[in-house]
Amino acid sequence: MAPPSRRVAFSAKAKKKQLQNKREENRERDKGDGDFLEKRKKNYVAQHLLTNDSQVAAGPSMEAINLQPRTGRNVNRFNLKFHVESKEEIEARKEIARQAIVPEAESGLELGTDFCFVPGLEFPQRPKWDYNLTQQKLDMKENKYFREYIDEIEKSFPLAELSYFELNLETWRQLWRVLEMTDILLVVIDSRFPSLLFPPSLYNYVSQHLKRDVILVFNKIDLVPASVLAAWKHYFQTQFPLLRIVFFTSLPSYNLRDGGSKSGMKTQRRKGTMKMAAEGAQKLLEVCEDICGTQVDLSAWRSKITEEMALKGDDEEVEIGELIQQVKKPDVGFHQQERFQSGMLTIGCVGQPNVGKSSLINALMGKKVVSVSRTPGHTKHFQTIFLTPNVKLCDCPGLVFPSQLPRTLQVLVGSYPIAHLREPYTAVGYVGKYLNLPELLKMDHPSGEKATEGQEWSAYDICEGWAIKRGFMTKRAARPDVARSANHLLRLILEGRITLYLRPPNYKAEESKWQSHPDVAEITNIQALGQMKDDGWLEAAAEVVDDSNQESEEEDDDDESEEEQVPASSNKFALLEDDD
Ligand SMILES: Nc1nc2c(ncn2[C@@H]2O[C@H](COP(=O)(O)OP(=O)(O)OP(=O)(O)O)[C@@H](O)[C@H]2O)c(=O)[nH]1
Ligand SMILES: [Mg+2]
Repeated sequence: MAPPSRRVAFSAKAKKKQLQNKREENRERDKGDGDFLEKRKKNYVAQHLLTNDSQVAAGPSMEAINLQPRTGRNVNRFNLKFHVESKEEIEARKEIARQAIVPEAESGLELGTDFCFVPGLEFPQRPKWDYNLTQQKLDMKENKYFREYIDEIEKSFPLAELSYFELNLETWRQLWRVLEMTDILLVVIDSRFPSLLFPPSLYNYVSQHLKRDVILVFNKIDLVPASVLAAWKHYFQTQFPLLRIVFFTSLPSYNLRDGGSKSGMKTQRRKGTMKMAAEGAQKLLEVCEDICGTQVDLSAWRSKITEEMALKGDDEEVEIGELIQQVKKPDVGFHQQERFQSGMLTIGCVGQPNVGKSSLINALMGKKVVSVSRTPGHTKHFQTIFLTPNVKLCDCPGLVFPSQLPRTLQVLVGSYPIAHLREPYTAVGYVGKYLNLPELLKMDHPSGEKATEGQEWSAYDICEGWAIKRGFMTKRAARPDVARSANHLLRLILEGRITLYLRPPNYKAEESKWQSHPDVAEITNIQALGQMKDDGWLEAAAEVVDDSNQESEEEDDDDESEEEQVPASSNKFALLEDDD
């Protein structure tokens, strides 16, 4: 008898364990421990940002970010140090967070790639090598190159102006490997922040040096109006002429289901058995067909999509893991292969953390084959998955490319883990400049006055108001837990439940042109939203209801549960209602 097919994702045992942990945390919080958040941060650091000897030796003003877990080899040997804000700097930022927010014009959100990617800030490229080098020599050569690369950057750019970026050679090596085995490169971005997540140096290197086609995948298009996306497409095509562009969402509306209602509000959740995001997959296939011509037969992929489109509402059993080859050992012996070797197409999937690379692969497969998480830096090793017998997808760990993106913004785009943030208020303040958070969240001013027009709010007031509304209190002192509230707000922003998105330069001046642009229809089709209109984004917020009696808080944890709560496509703010 055939063995029963493996059941998905998240076993009952794992779910039980997760609930136990959650209860444990709640108990700690209920003990009235004002240090709850600190403890959670420390746990986070212990799990994700392991410290090592060199860091300790470096002293308290240095820290290492984005480290890899320890393995037999010392993979963290390049976990270089970043300047950490001094106590005074943090206090100064907190002071700013107490000043009234001055609203900024929408045009402040019109940012091109030159806002943070400046000449001279290249990503590390694999140094030249040949077959005569032993593995050890090659390894040494790459180590030396990488040290010099970091030294050069630190010499050329003041530390305070540099964003946090990936300093672990092993992670860059994984990118090198993916680039070398790739026939077509997908650079995946979060559609809310396209220009802050697309490193021109990567585009130049791949299209000009490696001579491979680059497809820019706008993922999470469910979070951005179609007219803005149409304008972005034009921007990128003009700036980077060799780039091909595809729009995608891993969460078209048919992958969501009504999650029931809480306090009378409807909520939506991701379906346990997701379907292929067929509209987006089809567009990607068309671009790949155009690139491959007759060199690769993509008919099996086409049939897969056609069959999926014909199948509606079929809840088939999900199997995972059977097609995954995980690369466990760092491998330095790789080299660039001939393109489309033996009629195979290898599609590499790269990008910054949290943009949805793994989700994209799952959505192309139509089932969960790789793990995803709301916490940046989830995928640690690259994995290859066969989409069809001759099409291979490659999921690369997220990499923070060097840039001059201010660290406040790095949190909002998902490059820097919220739990590791020392001062969360200025990031909330940044969002508060463009979105009327007190109104969206229907909060009263913490001073006790009812919200009135023209009332001044600081970032700190917003966090305090939200703490009061959500009942986040430090039990010992019975004060609003403002730090927890700030972290909570940032998570809502990162997950797209409070939606902030950039526009390309000059968007506002040409808005009506983009609203009636022919691309809008195609984008809306991929979003599969149906009802969402461009001007409905902020109005939707008005539907947030009073949920101040709800105590529960969502975990900042891996989201591998079968039914994870996700941004509602038609009313993001309704989800603030169901935040557990
Ligand atoms: N709204 C929305 N959320 C998405 C979409 N795709 C992914 N996400 C969410 O984005 C978060 C990150 O997704 P991942 O697929 O783990 O991202 P990743 O790029 O693989 O991240 P790393 O492995 O950390 O580099 C998860 O919480 C996903 O649910 C999308 O199309 N729309
Ligand atoms: Mg991933």
